[in-house]
Amino acid sequence: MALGLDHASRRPEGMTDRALNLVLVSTPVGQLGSGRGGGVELTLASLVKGLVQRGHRLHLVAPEGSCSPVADGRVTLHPVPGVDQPSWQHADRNAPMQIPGNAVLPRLWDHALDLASDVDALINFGYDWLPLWLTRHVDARIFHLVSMGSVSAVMDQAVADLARWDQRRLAFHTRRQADDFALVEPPEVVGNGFDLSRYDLQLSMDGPLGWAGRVAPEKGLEDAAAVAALLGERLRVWGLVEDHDYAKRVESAVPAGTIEWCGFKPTAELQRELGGCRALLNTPKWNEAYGNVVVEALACGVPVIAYDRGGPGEIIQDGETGWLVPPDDREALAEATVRVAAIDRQACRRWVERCASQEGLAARVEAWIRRGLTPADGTIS
Ligand code: HBI
Repeated sequence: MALGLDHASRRPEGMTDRALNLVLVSTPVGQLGSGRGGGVELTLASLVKGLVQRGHRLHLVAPEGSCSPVADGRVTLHPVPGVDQPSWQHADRNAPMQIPGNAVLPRLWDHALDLASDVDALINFGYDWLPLWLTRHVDARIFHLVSMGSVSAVMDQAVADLARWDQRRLAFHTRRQADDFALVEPPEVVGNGFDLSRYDLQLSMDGPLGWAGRVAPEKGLEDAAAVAALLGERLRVWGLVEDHDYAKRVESAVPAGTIEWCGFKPTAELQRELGGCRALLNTPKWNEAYGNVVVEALACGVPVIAYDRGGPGEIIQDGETGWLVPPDDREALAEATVRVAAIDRQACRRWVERCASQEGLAARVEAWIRRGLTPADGTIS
């Protein structure tokens, strides 16, 4: 009796258990390993490792200069030259889609489509119009793990068009992220996943307050700084300072010495330092699709005090792995921070092991792809 098996372990009728051949197409906004791809780089690295562990064979198509997350014979890296795609995050939401001269994006798809006849499916990690549009015009089976909430009208339309054509080709990190888009049926939500062997549980409860993420307006650092100042505490800040003027404005709004800038650290150092925090404050001003730094903190046993907004608001279990407060309510954030000792740090780690491991993400993504490869009418292909 297959009792209690999660859905990933039950294959759709008629599907074999044979390993899949897959093409994974990376984001065109920067080489893998450069940090310019933001959370997508972490997701892609986890998924490559997780899918290889499940026996699948991968082709990774990525901008030239990318480094493959694993040196394994079952992953073939295909570097593609060309100019980075301008980021939707920095575009006006009504901006048109742009294709720079000598652009890497169309070349990534030239290469991916050349490989298509040798594989079962292609998975796109770029948040771009071109791959979404071409999906319904080619025989290749292209799937999209959408990496952000709504940031562009052109992208909203492209996602809605594909959802109407075959929504099984789309997956999202959280339900709240998916709710930004016009879909025709309940969304496929795969969460995210991390190599938990890289994160060590720390139980100290008297450390400083922490904040982590790209230092940019949509991340709301000013609120966390204000709460630290209100409590007369220091705030350790990790992350790439993407907007220097913004960073200066935040720092000058609180007493000198409130913010300790710790910079962008590789995972091994980040988790060691972050793990020593008493709490992570998470203050998103936009509909964060998932919230990688939230899970990285939980993986180290650090409870998270966050606005009940976007992915973090869905990930954090209020009262079990942290506290959720009304968005933009600094007083509530401060009041919850004072209560953080009530959270069991072991419960934070347990949640991540249960819901955000690399193995779990790979199993959920494999199940999504296999379901999408099954003909809609349920016949056996
Ligand atoms: N913009 N055009 C474009 N394409 C992407 O793939 C993209 C982006 N902006 C941000 C981004 N990807 C990632 O950093 C986020 O999805 C996490």
